[in-house]
Amino acid sequence: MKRVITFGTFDVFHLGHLRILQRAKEMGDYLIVGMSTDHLNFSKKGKYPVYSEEERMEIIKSIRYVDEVFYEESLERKGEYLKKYRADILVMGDDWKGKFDVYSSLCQVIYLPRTPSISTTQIIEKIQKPCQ
Ligand code: C2G
Repeated sequence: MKRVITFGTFDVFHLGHLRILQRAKEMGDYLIVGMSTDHLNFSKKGKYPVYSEEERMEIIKSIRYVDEVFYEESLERKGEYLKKYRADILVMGDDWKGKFDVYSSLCQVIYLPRTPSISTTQIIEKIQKPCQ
């Protein structure tokens, strides 16, 4: 049985998020998601997500491709999480290409192409300026 792990914030959940989870699950049998806490998101991006970590957790848990979700509290703890959850494969979108290669001693590291033309930032901008 192959255990796949992926990480992300998954704020304002959209098709790009759904598709990476679907493709990650297809790489193995059991999908674990490390979901960034509000605090980690603030430290990564200088802002809090639109949806709280409790809301994001509830959404991700309900996705049929996802078997388990935990809070990712720090980027530096990735190695620890990979061991704790006994990951065979780490899957990330290719916006992170190369960034997690250091973990290839612990598991296989795969970057999948992002779904084009969709992002949380774009959705937020569209809501703010619907006519443009
Ligand atoms: N994604 C995608 N296509 C999009 C948008 C996002 O495939 N159009 C993927 C990203 O590549 C990522 C996942 O969806 O693999 C989650 O994206 P984000 O929520 O933006 O994740 P991020 O905040 O970059 O957090 O430890 C790593 C980080 O926690 C990743």
